[in-house]
Amino acid sequence: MSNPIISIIMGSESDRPIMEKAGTILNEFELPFEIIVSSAHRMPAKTTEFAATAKERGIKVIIAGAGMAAHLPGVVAAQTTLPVIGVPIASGALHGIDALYSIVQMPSGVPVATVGVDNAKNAAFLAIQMLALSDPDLEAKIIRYRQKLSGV
Ligand code: RP5
Repeated sequence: MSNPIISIIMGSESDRPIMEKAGTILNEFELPFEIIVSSAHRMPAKTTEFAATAKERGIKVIIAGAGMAAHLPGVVAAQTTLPVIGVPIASGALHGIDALYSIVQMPSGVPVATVGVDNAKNAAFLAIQMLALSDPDLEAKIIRYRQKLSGV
């Protein structure tokens, strides 16, 4: 596959089964992506390096999944102007409520677009729609996909 234009980053290997669902959708749309595990608190230097260099590496959108305190999407968003889509993961005693609140409640100025708990597929669809703003062929694929969803 060609150089990745979407990054899927997650806080732990334990997030991978959920976050791979985003990859499945991106594969269906034949979009090149990368998958990275980098915890904001266990690997802060790696996370900073990732966020600070993503744009120059050709990445257009970042999908960031994390559970519990779930600061990864916000930490990434703070260090890039690329759009960041956060996926709250249902892990730990609060089953994703904690991650949802952490990700959706970013203070004004540094946004993270937030999808539903464990809904990595919607993060991929949103990323695809962002890319389709400047890619009519991709937009046509989305329209065909939605027609299939509705049985047309
Ligand atoms: C977060 O803590 C990760 O995103 C994960 O969802 C959660 C638990 O991580 P592990 O203890 O399973 O590595 O940082």
